Amino acid sequence: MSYAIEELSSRLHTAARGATAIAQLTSEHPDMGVDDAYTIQAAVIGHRLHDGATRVGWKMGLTSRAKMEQVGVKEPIMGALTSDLRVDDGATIVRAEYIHPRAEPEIAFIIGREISTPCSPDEALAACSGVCASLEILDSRYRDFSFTLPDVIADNTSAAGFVLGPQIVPVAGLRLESLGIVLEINGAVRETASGGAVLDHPARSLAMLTAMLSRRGEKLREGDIVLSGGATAAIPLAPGDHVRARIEQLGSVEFFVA
Ligand code: OOG
Ligand code: MG
Repeated sequence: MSYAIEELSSRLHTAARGATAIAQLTSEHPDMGVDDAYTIQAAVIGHRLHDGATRVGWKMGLTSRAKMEQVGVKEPIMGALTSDLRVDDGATIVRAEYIHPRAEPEIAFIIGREISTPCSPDEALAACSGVCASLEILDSRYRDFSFTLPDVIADNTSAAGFVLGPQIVPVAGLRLESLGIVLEINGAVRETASGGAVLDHPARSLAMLTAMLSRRGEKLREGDIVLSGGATAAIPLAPGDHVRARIEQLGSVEFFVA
């Protein structure tokens, strides 16, 4: 496998930069495993860092039933967030710069102090400086938004953008599992969920991430942003869309599509 890492990661990076879909890597490499896929993912992230981005956090994916069912992959995955993926709250993205973008509402954590070993949901929460509403923009680099588990891992879990709401709320006193979550497109409610849609409690997603990171020799650092995973299915985006997520007690976050 090692010979193909550079070539396969470049293929994914070029597809993202040029907004051109490619075939699944597993169609050519049916023996590709999850560990190989994370190695390719690390190289894909390396291309972004080489282009001048910095790593600003991590994301979990496929942590809700709605998401697993939407893409037909039933195992949680993790990816990296880089500075070039950040979209300001209220900003406008350009549809033509993506292949087939989708948006989903997520609860995001802000890490307040380093977590270097796997920890429990309560311990992980205690290390957060706050939590906020977010929207993730996904854009699988694969044709028809169709992939296997290793393919989506290699593709940095379809990460294509993320927006954080303006309010960072302290974790103490919040019952994240019972917060209502609404995804609106052009003012109409398209999806609803509660925080508990994510592994029964979004802090379980954060705890799972601490284990996945430590397995790869990585850790959460102070200031890292962590997306806990889409609580609802993701909605395809079209020019003219106004996308807004509203999360009880966390406020709202939005962007526009040109
Ligand atoms: C895979 C990425 C999943 C989430 O929050 O579940 C993800 C995809 O749906 O393309 O980001
Ligand atoms: Mg997501």
